[in-house]
Amino acid sequence: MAQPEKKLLNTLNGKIYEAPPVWMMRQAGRHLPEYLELRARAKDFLDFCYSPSLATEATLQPIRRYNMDGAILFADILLILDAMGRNVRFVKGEGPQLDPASNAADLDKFPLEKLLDRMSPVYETVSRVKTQLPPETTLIGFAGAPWTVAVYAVEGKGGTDKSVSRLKAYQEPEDLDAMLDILVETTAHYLKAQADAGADALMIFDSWAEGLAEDSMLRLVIKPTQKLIQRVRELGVTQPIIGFPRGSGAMLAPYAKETGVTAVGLDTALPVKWVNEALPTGFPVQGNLDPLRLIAGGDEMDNRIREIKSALKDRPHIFNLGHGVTPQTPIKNVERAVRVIREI
Ligand code: 1CP
Repeated sequence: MAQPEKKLLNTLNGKIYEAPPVWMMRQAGRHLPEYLELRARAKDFLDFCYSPSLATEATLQPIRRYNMDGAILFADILLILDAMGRNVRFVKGEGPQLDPASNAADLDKFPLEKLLDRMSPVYETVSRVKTQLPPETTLIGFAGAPWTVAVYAVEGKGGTDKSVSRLKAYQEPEDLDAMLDILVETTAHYLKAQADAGADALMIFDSWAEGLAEDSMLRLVIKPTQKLIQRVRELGVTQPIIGFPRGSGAMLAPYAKETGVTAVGLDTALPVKWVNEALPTGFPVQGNLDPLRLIAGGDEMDNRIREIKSALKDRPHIFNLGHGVTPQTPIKNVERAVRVIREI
């Protein structure tokens, strides 16, 4: 019997559907009661990510509930820094904290094989999820982009204005570039391991691309991502890659053209009509409903979904949010959104 088609994967490969495939960033996590119940079983968040049975279950929960077209591996972009010895902690209510890296040598304490081996529970999760997913669901592996991970490494925490790392880029350019190079090489192998374990597609989160000057965007976001993708391809990975430089604004256009990504994620602030003018015909995009629309719900949510679908109907489009699902999101609004996204 023929396998049912993977719509999300086909969209990444250029196919256009009348009703776009859908998944949502942070679709697993705190808005789901079944996640909170599961989460209570692990000592801390890192243990949770490193437990293939818990992480597999968390990956599958939103698929069971919403039948999304895409499943995203349950893990975190900071695992790689923990493997590098930066002692990542998730403090309740405060977000992640880690031992800041003062120079590139701080990210280069262990041989590559050892780092990759430390993250092996993640590849185990990928292969377990793969065997349990419906055949029409696309499995997405991911990593943080070199710049975003470097920001966490330098600042020692998230949610900052990145001024320490942006200043370091100007004042100690060689050391910052060396950090980015280390992250490019490690991340390339990490993504390759996820691809080998069965990921159908890969995504690179550049969550701190926002607010960079044009020259910094080229140097810190576009160039390292280009190197990363080149390296991933050299390692033999053929899966499509979605790049998400959140907050890149107009620099999304050179990002899409120069990095080698297969598709780009659109953040909430990007005007969808501008996207059509700025990106080449046929270039796949993913996005970009405001996650807060899912809290408010109602006809306004439905109308905005229809507007986004309509504006992007002539190019391959994966419906998603412009940022992650928030913990306050009512499940019934996610169900309703998925129904509207799938209506023809
Ligand atoms: O249970 C909990 O309270 C932990 C909350 C949580 C979750 C559910 C964190 C901590 N990470 C995750 C999972 C996660 N993180 C996934 C897989 C689940 C899914 O998407 O369904 C993914 C893809 C990520 C990626 C991630 N982690 C990003 C990139 C996306 C984005 O939000 O921009 C970033 C920046 C992180 C760091 C991180 N991890 C967790 C938090 C709260 C944060 C952000 C904190 C900050 O502001 O710096």
